[in-house]
Amino acid sequence: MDYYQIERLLTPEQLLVRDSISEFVKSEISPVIDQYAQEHKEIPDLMKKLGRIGALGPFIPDQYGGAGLDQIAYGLIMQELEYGDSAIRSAASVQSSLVMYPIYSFGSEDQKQKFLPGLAKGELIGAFGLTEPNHGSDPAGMETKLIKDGDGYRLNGAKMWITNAPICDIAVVWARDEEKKIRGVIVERAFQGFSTPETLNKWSLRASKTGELVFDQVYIPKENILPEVNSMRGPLSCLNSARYGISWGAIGAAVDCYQTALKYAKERQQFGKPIASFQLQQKKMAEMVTEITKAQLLSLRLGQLKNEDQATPAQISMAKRNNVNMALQIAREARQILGAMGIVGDYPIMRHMMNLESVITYEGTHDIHLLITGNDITGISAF
Ligand code: TGC
Ligand code: FAD
Repeated sequence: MDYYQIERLLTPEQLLVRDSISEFVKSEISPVIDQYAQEHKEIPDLMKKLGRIGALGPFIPDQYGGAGLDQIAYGLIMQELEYGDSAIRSAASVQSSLVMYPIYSFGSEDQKQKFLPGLAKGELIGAFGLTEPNHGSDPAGMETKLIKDGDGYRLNGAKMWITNAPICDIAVVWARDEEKKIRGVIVERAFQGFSTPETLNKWSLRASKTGELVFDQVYIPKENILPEVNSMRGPLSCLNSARYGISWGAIGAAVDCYQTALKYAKERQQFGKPIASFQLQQKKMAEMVTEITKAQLLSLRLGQLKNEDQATPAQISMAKRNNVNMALQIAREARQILGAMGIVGDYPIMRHMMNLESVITYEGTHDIHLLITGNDITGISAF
């Protein structure tokens, strides 16, 4: 789906990365994803497979196991993975932007050496704990506490709605210390008092595990505190990276819905004609192409700004909000084009639609991102 020849703006390396991830998705994900989503199961060895194709921490330098790619290549990876399913992109974006990024940006050299190579290979699975039962959109109100204990600390509290919590080996967790500062903590699976109950009965992201991170007097050695961060800037800058990736990912889901609807509309006959010949259906599909093209341009420009270290958090909010909403609206329209066929798993649309209901909520809700834009243009916070 390249209505404006955007491909011509990509480098040979970016095209190679995009095409190799697309090949992986078409051979390893698309043929099986419906079954795993229906059964509410993860694709076996997904993280190791993502590690092998270089989808974990692609922007992390190769000395720590990353691929050392630029931000547009990272975006294209997210786009192709979410063409397969949002759960697959979620797995890669949490690991890359929310676990590897903070360890790389705020960690000690020992922490980088210890965790990044295993995370890049998918041999270690990471989770990111910011949201709490009483604090979702307002993470600064967090209640999880980090109290000094001898040479180390004790961690108490709980995080909720955490991607990959039940299967994580480590979790980057944000907590408030005795000086009320926000600290990043690397919690390891083996630490006593750490548990990760699964959140069951989801209708969305069914091929991804979600759960809680519960800390009951967990002892944290001082080596597991991220030394270079002590404010909300830490977790929020991880979100900048993940939200940027999601702006690309949503395009992948939208393209899959659009292409499925277009093919179906050309084949399905009613009143003796293909339904693609009816103006009402053409309007739906013409608007889809227009919106996808606008979203592609938004993310590409944002990627250029990110490569120059010029992208602002508010610009990232605009792209995440616009593109996820675009994809969700396209999924809803595409499902209607398929009529009753739109509700079954033989086609990917309903699955994308249900996934996107989470994507429009996590990493900052649709409304919160609007308020971020409002704040940026007026200078007045409406939170
Ligand atoms: P505010 O007072 O505005 O700012 C506090 C401090 O943080 C700085 N800051 C940022 N820094 C970097 N990047 C950003 N995007 C930043 N936004 C703010 C700010 O400059 C300030 O710094 P300082 O040094 O002056 O203290 O913050 P606030 O408490 O009023 O909150 C503002 C708000 C609402 C924008 C923010 O809290 C927010 O974004 N809320 C949404 C929460 C959210 O997105 N949670 C996501 C959880 S993770 C997740 O969903 C993973 S899903 C994974 C998957 O499966 O893909
Ligand atoms: P709330 O903050 O309670 O918001 C409820 C409604 O109120 C929303 O519509 C919101 O827009 C609105 N609202 C809130 N405040 C305002 C305001 N000031 N003005 C106007 N409207 C407002 N979190 C993590 O930390 N790590 C993860 O890995 C993670 N993975 C997730 C995976 C899934 C599948 C899901 C669904 C969520 C995940 N989250 C994760 C949590 C996610 O980030 C939060 O759900 C999200 O930030 C919103 O918080 P909340 O659900 O508590 O909603």
